[in-house]
Amino acid sequence: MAHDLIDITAAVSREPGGPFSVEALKLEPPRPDEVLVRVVAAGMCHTDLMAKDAPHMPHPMVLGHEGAGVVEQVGSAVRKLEVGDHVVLTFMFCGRCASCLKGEPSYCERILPLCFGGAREDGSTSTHGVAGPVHDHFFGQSSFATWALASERNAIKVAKDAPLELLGPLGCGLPTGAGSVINSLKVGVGQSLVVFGTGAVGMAAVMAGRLVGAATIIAVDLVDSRLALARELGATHAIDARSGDVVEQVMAITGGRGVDFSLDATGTDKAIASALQVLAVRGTCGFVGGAPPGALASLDLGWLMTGGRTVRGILEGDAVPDQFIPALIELHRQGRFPFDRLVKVYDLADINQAAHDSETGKTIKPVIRMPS
Ligand code: CXF
Ligand code: ZN
Repeated sequence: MAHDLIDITAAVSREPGGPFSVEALKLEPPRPDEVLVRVVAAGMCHTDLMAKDAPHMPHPMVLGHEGAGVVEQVGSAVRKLEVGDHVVLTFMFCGRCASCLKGEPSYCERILPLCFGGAREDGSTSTHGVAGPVHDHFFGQSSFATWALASERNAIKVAKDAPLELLGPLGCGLPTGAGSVINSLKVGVGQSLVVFGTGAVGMAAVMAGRLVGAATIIAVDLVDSRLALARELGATHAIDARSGDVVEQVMAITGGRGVDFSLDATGTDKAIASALQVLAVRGTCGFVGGAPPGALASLDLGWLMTGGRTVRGILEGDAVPDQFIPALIELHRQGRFPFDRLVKVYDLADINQAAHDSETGKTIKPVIRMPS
């Protein structure tokens, strides 16, 4: 079997809190239900940085869960894809549980072990370093690498004329934001939306608000340059969260009524409290920003009930990836979903700089380009 091993270069997260280490590793060929993808580039999402630093995550591990590349080998049982297909790699789901069978793969009953377990569902891994095995299959891909193994399910075929180097973020962050507005909240023509946090997820939500014809799109953030970009991408109003009371400002913009929809893409207590308070009667608040395990929010239940308000959590924008990712690519081609405005490309050798620029807010969406 040794002669089948593929030489790869990958960014390895060796220990919690440590940097990414770019290393030469060996990768086994695909199993029958897998494809081998030559990764062209992979987006970096905050979940990668959380996983890099979390003591409870398996280490060492190859992270990366917004891969884009070309199928180079297919396992014997693969039917959806062929060698040469261009693919975006998305989150991993089992395909067998009640949620998956209902067409709601982002609520797959096994999504957490499949995305964060550092191995396949059966516990096996396929990546080898000089010092021993390295965890892989992060989100069913581990795409901070020149080559990655993905399942037929989470490798999404995309148009060959689309700019493959930029497409990785369509695997997670962009559908999370856009899908929250389009699929989950179902924001409609003339309605009002406030988005807390204008990172990649929040900016995608703002762009989607414009796409669906929301009349009032309010972006809230702490960074001036992001608020300016949010305005260019569709926000009708921008609120600097450092200047005065955000809830009062949203109420003033909406004539005292509040908004039809709010979306928290920050995960911070303050933004979450505001996202609830700004809701109009019959309004809905969506949470995509994540929260530490066990985090609680307080809610005035009388206010919730008498206003017929809704609060809901959203994962991956309720996307059915095989449909939603190509749809966003077509909208991008038409100039109606200009996510390239968020992206800065870094070489794999500069992945630690990319992580730093993401954490300081300098770069909204780093994309890591693999050496060829
Ligand atoms: C999510 C994806 C699905 C499980 C929980 C976390 N984050 C993506 O970056
Ligand atoms: Zn992500």
